Amino acid sequence: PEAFAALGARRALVCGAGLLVQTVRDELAAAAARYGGKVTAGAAAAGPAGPAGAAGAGAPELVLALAGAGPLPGPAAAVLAGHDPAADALGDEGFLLARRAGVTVVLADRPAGLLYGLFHLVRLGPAAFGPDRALERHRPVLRHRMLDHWDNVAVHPVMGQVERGYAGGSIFWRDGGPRRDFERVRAYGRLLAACGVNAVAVNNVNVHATEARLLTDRLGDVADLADRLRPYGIRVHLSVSFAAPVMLGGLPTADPCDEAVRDWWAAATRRVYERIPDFGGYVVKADSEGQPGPFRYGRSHADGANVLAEALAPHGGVVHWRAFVYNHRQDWRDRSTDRARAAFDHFAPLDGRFRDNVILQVKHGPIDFQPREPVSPVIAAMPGTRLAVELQATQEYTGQQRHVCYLGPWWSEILRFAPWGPGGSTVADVAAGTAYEGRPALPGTVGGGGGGLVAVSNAGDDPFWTGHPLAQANLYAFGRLAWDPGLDPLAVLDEWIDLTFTPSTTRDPRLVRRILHEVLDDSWRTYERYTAPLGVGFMVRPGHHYGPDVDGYEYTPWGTYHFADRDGVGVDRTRATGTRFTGQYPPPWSHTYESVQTCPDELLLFFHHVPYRHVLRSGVTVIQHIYDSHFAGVEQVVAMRDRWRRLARLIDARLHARVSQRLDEQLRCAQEWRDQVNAYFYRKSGVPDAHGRRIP
Ligand code: GCW
Repeated sequence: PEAFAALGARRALVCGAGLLVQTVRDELAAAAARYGGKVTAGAAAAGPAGPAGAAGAGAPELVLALAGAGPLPGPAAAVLAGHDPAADALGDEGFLLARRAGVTVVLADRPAGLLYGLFHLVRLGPAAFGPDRALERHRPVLRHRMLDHWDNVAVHPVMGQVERGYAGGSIFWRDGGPRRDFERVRAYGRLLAACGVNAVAVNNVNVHATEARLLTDRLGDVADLADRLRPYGIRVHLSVSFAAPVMLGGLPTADPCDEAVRDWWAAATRRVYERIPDFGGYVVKADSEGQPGPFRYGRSHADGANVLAEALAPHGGVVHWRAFVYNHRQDWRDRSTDRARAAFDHFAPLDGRFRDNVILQVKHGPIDFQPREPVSPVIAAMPGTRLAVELQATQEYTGQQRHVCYLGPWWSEILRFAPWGPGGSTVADVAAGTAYEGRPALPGTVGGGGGGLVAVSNAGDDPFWTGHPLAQANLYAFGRLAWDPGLDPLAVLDEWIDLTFTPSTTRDPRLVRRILHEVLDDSWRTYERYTAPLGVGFMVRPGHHYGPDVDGYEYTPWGTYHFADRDGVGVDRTRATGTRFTGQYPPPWSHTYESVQTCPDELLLFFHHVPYRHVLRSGVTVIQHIYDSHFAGVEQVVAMRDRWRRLARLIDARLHARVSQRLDEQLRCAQEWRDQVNAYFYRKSGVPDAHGRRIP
């Protein structure tokens, strides 16, 4: 609430009608009740004789108005006059902001724009009411900004209520049914809108028997969630099983080319929209890790995705079809199978064959959300397909919300990566749908709007929402980077700190901010230092994926990831001698990654198998880098913990204690990583640490 103090103290006028405008009005009214301001309904709500023309002592200091909502007070009308809607469309979610003659004005064409304008004012705080501000135009760069919940309705015997969930139970489901804490659902919607998220998939992409029924006889539970999230501009999506026509419809087949199957999807989808008119669409994990899919019927993933897209199209829905398809029953003796290649091999040949409302959802890296991977080559390979990039806010491979790991810098690096070479279009441009602008249209190229950004949610019913209180920063950063991938992740962190640790919750906001930056800014790199080295990935305990196990996945059906022996380590993915994965990249990266001379150090072992004494571009050998980074990583965690201690008594005691406990665990675990990784490579290589440090 403190974040609303500046707004709440003003006389505000809200002009316009509609559900989201009402949300804005309610938000302001709640803040005004607390901080002494006053909210008036504008012309459209109050009728033609409304207070729009009012001036003088009671005149509004803040105006939020929908364009066309009726007569506006002078300063707002002047702002509107300076806006040419034809040349400068605000779209569904954009807004204008200005401050004239002591009045702060937010104008939007559509209600959602007003809501995002409100949260922008919250971020600005008192600065929104300072000196005059020239007209600013704000619009999200990405249209689809979505969170996927891997929440199960029924508790799964192995994965529990939330698959890879580290924040308690689910906000939506409990023990086989809806959780029905709708206040919490609404609060979650509010939180997400404040971050900029506008879509949520409410169940796990692994769709088990109970969850499959959300599409049919349990649809009411989904509608209940949609009702609570709608006031905050959030559309609900559903993960569905590709086998639904068989599982739920009693058909003998789910073959996408079968007439009865198409009819079934069309009818089921029609019923969804009767119940939830603004339903977002489906999310599908097909032919992946045991989920059913079109391969079973000898059909392609384009056939599979298109049958669902066709059912959704008349209602304006989209299907998020995941590109995470690989063989998880590998024979380690077969060196030609490379999990990194799989998504490209399956999907690149299908470019141009997906319907316009299919969004192909691609994990950012070619493997699986490791703390370091190259950008997936699929992202540059499908100009004729709407692509979404998928990130993982839930920290499956980055410390499971027991470790501090601020992912903003990692995501920003991914979004700014230029797949066709420095200076060219970026990953963010692909997600925005602008990467191919200015090039001659390719046959089948989708027009306008990319697939956006998706993250697997890290939120749950934990009192701090995210288990580790500092993991909230990841949720916030995801929303902000999806709104504008060009934002500086450390500036985004500043926003989160200022909104979270307000003057009412701490005596010394400046010290709090400094220490939080010291703890969080470099925490992703710290995590990388003490875990798997130089981009090689995995080395986690099989199954739950927490803590080190260097050989845990080696020579298993899930894949082999580092191939360490007495001579060297790394995966040869070159065209010359390896799996030829480097050939999936366009130049210059296909060349950059192919050569040990030019491959970036942090990805060396992802692309190359090298001797331990291979000298990195940094000048040290691979083996010495392994030792150095692991010792340094642990020291940095020690420093983190010391810094955090300085915040005792400066912030909420429960929050402080929760983070302190987790830092103790992070340190224990980092030491374990260091000792296991160092000992492993010392024994394999026989090369001692140049600095003679203790390796157990
Ligand atoms: O990272 C892996 C996880 C699985 C997950 C899968 C996926 C939901 O270990 O738990 O399944 O990815 O993305 O589908």
